[in-house]
Amino acid sequence: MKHIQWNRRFLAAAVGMTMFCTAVPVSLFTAWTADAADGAVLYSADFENGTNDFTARGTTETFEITTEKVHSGSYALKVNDRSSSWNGPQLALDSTISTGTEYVVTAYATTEWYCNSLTLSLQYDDASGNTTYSNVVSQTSDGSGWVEFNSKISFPSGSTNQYVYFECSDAGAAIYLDDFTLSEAPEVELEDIPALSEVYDGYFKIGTAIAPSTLASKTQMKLVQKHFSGSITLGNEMKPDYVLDQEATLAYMEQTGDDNNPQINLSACAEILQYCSDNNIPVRGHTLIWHSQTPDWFFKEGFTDEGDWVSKETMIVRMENYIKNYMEALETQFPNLNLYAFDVVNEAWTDNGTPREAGSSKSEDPNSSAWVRVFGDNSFIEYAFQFAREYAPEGCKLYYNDFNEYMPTKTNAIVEMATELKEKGLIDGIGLQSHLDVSFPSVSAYRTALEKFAATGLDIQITELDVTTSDTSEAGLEKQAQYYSDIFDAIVEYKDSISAVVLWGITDDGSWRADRLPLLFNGDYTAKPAYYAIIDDVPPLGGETTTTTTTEESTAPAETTTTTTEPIITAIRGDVNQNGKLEGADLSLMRQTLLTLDTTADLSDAEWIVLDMNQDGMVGTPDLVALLQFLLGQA
Ligand code: 9MR
Repeated sequence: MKHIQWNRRFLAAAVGMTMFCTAVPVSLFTAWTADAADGAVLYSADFENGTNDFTARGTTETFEITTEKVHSGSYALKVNDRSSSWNGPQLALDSTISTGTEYVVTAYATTEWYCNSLTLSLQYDDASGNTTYSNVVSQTSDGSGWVEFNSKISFPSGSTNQYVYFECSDAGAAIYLDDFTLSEAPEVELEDIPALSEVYDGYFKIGTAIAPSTLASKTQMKLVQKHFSGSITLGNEMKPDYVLDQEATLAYMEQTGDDNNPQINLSACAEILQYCSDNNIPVRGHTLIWHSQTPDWFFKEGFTDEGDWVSKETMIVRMENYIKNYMEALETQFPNLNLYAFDVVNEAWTDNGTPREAGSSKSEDPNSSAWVRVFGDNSFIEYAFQFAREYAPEGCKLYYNDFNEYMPTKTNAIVEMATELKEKGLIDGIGLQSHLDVSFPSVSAYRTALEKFAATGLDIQITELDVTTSDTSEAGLEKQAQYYSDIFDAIVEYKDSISAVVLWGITDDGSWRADRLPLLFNGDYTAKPAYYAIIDDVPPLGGETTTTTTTEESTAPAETTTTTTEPIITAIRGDVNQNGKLEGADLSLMRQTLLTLDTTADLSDAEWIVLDMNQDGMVGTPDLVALLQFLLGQA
């Protein structure tokens, strides 16, 4: 197969990223600055003149400025006499920050030799008034040096009483803090590189998973709009534990006497759904029925944790009401939302192709299932699809979704189940989560699974793609890029059966597996080798048959005319970034490419076509001039 094999070096060298980061000197004194611009420091504390605005979280802590351990200057803050691990210095932010905005906290902290970790955390009251704590990042600290914190934080809209604080795993250890700053996150200009959605236009939708905090980051949202606007999944907020509202369910029961009618609350997902609705971004619902992130009270008499488990018959009624209410709430509250897909059942089969063990969300075994406990087996799956078929909005396709989908016994169990559901007209597709690692599974095992799933005739979606690597060196990231490229080759092979490829996140630092860098973009929003690898070798669409191309419909100058049994090369002269049109970006990419090109000996046919703009059989400056002339003529 002939691919356009761009050397990543060319593209990487050709694009520059500009950080619009306003350099504001950190004041020697503590100061809240008013009307801070994008990227500006809002607050800084170097503890040279006192303990500043930090207060104690607990009741026993003592605060002093110390010379014992200092990161810079003469003093640092020492918080001693802590009596719980969560005790430590906190800073109230509520009068200074806005919700729905991203901030950056930087600080240096240390502790004592007998402590293991230091954690930066947030506290706030959510829109319903519930106090929420969230750990932003934990770092190992044995007190021998200063640990640097540099984290993006944000608070959900509607929240109040926001704090940022530091805690330490050992209650007895002192916490030392120095050089603390809080800034508005700078908006970063995106690299001028091809949009994934355009590269795969005509193949399948390219999407990602986001969280409410993603909305707060202007730069993340620019990445979403540019690369991933084909499909959005909410990483958590459409799961049963977020949408099932126990209080409203109990109130409804009290009011109506109906003790099997779970009530729905979409407040956690509302902001993202509204965004997708306003911006016409298709949404994958994730997920209706799952053993995990589903509260036990849903399965209990009287909808309380203390009740007995209900019967299968009762649970069928509850399941129907739950799905009906959920779909109705979505349709009523988001009438213009393009809810094009829903994971009706998630992760019901074990790797051995058997149902999960009977259990509960509170049991020791987090892999066990309350659905199996109540139904006795996996028969709940068919009921779920029946109800979803009945109540899902028109155009919403129904999927079964699972991980380790390439383990042969599991693949077979899913295929068998899906085939039966298909015969009954209940299912539209299979979701392959695809949480992969560079060393497992092999690309051929993944391809075999794709082949088996495609053979069912159902649609396939890659729903949660990420690829971890334990080797985070440059070489490790190159290996990861190669694996991504091979997996995408397999996915492209089955493109006729695949309607969407969804990454499980955008930048590595926001991933659920952040330490093993599984995504396509770095924390600073630059593209990783893995990104370049998957845009590198995208074969032309419709190239499987012997065809002759002509140049008639092209707005650009001469394309190739070729007859071949290989896929046709549809490269366009001068279209260096391969986005199907000639533009200024191609000019600068061509210039950079020519500057870094040592020899033309290794150029592929497609590269020749793209670079030899004036068709004189040579690649050089005259081609640059020809491209410039073409662009000027167009203007
Ligand atoms: O990405 C999700 C993470 O933030 C949650 O902590 C976790 C809790 O269950 O769920 C993650 O998403 C999972 C998805 O819903 C189903 N497939 C596996 C994903 C990763 O755990």
